[in-house]
Amino acid sequence: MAARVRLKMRRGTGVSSFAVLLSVCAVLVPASGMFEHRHCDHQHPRAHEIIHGVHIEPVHEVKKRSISQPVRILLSYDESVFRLDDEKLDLINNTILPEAVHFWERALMVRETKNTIRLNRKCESSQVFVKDHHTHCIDTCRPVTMCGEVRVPEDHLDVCRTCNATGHNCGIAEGSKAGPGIDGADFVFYVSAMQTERCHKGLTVAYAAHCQQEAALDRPIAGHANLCPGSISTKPQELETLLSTVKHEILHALGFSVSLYAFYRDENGEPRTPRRSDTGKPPLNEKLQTHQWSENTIKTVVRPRWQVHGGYVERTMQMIVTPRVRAEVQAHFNCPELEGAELEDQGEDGTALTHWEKRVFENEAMTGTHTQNPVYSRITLALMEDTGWYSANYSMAQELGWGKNLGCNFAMKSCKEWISTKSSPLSGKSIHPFCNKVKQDPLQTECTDDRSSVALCNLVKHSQPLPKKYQNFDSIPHVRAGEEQYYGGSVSLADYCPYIQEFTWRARNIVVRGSHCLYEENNPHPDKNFALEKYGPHSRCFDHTNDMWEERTCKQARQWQHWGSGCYLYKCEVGRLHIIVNNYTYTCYHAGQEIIIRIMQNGWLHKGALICPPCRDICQAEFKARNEWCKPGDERPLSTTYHKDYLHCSSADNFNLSISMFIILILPLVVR
Ligand SMILES: *[C@@H]1O[C@H](CO)[C@@H](O)[C@H](O)[C@H]1NC(C)=O
Ligand SMILES: *[C@@H]1O[C@H](CO)[C@@H](O)[C@H](O)[C@H]1NC(C)=O
Ligand SMILES: *[C@@H]1O[C@H](CO)[C@@H](O)[C@H](O)[C@H]1NC(C)=O
Ligand SMILES: *[C@@H]1O[C@H](CO)[C@@H](O)[C@H](O)[C@H]1NC(C)=O
Ligand SMILES: CC(=O)N[C@H]1CO[C@H](CO)[C@@H](O)[C@@H]1O
Repeated sequence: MAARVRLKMRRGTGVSSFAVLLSVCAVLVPASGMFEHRHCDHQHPRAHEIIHGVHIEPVHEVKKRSISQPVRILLSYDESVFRLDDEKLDLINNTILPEAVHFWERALMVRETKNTIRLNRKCESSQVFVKDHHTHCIDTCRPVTMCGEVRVPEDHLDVCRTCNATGHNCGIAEGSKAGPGIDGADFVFYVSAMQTERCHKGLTVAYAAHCQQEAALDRPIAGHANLCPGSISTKPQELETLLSTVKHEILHALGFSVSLYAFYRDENGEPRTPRRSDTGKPPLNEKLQTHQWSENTIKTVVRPRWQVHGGYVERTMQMIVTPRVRAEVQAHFNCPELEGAELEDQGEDGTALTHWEKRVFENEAMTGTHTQNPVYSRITLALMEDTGWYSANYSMAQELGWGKNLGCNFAMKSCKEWISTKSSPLSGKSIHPFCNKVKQDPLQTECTDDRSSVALCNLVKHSQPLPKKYQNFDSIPHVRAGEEQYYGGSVSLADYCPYIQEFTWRARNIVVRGSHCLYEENNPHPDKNFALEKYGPHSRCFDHTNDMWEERTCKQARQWQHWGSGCYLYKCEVGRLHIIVNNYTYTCYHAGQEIIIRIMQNGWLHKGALICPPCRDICQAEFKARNEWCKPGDERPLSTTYHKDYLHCSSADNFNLSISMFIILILPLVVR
């Protein structure tokens, strides 16, 4: 899966004919280049690569067990993991993997595995015989059994069983011994850290898949994950992303995979997809090289009138329609007609069909690309329940804000139709959660809905007209009529529907900092902190007014070409929100209140303004926990004074000031 989105940018240097009087500001400017995305690349294992029918316990015993054992995942490291440098090894072994595994161990339960797991050996041919519940290879077993890129240790393997080519003389191959096997676990996860070809492709961070399924209910019992050493970052602000990526990959191995849909079972443990009488397995899909699921698991849904720029097209989509998933998406969007949860239709075979549709589920962690704030929602847990192998602990589900209660118009229609309907003169409503502000010079940032990050509308101009079905605008503010078809969100998997997104500042292709408020690493350099921002665990994003921020000394003034929002400390006290800028506290009395900031810092007077959000947006939860609440909005009491600094300049300064009092225009955005 993916890493954080980036904006390409570079250092611009503002110099002009008046430069003698002005200090040169170097500012990091995101260019109007593309947001970058890395798609999750879950190349589903092909049918012949998977070993089915690993016998652990008889089916009648397994079936009657309740699904109440928190899933126990055993991690088994390949030696490549120990070749990682110390810092990365420590991060992977002591933080990322234990946390990711622990998350699923609390979130999912299985039927307890009471017997020892001994994995099957791989056969030379894809044809096998099953005798007395055991799989037999023809003539010989392969000397080495792989699970993905990892060699399964001999200790975990069963004996080699063989028959001859006509299915006679079946038995244990001479000299073959069973290993001690795996006790007290329900799933074994082989972890490697090899810089493979797939790592280079699309800058993949990690990938995973299952490799063996047990015989009774086809539950996956072994899988592998490869973490790409070159893409592992130990930077604190990238940990959350890495952790979410590893959790995402584990889930592909546990059940969310094209290779497993056909094996899903209902609540009675019966196959959702009918089995062939000869093989006992679902039919094969030659094209996907995997087993074909039935319409009661994934259904093809046709939307004949899908509105796009200048008309309609027909769209066909694949939806998970199993009962719990269907109930969860209907409840989430508040749309009782919704057929199911739409699957991604774009990306290569590692992305399509094996993730939730990005347009519909934006920051759900099981979408095909990471953009921001990934959450594992009830919908994903419901899917895991509908596999028939797990029950879910819904108290582990994270809140998915995207699309919540937006109804069938949101869940069943194009974003074009949503945007057009909402913004029509008759309606005049906000087109939220989509946006239509083209990223341009000067760069005006916004805040994400949850105010955890400074963000931008990811609407950009593409070099080619977008395919008709992704043309989402009839008109766009400040875009010449006729050019709309070049404009779309930067996230292709979201069907180019534009939305507000966090980003990273980059200089010469190196990430300088992110825009997420909660990470101290994102603090701007003190010399460049024109809007006196403060990033850290107690910060949130607040909007600036429409005026740009300005810095002054007696001799110089400079204005910055990017503004709009910033991260600031806050506190919730005595029923009000207080914003803290450079140790000065500003109390918000009502939503929309403009707070003028004038603060001397490092010899510069910083001037700007912040807008108070509604108290409940930021303080509600915190107050509730303390049995307090937000006081109703009120005009600020006449007695309140906010801190204000002034410049004290001599007359000589003033003379010079009159010359230098102009705006440095920082270089226009660099287009690439
Ligand atoms: C990996 O983690 C395990 C369990 O926490 C610990 O016992 C082991 O020493 C760690 N190995 C390394 C190389 O850090
Ligand atoms: C369910 O999740 C909660 C935390 O959200 C946790 O405290 C609890 O132990 C979990 N239950 C099980 C059975 O793991
Ligand atoms: C398999 O074994 C049976 C019984 O020993 C024998 O009749 C048959 O010819 C063997 N088949 C092959 C292909 O060796
Ligand atoms: C804020 O106050 C603290 C403690 O009084 C001080 O250490 C810090 O430098 C101050 N910060 C600013 C930006 O003035
Ligand atoms: C503070 C400062 O730089 N003052 C200068 C303003 O400009 C006059 C001449 O134009 C200089 O003499 C001052 O030194």
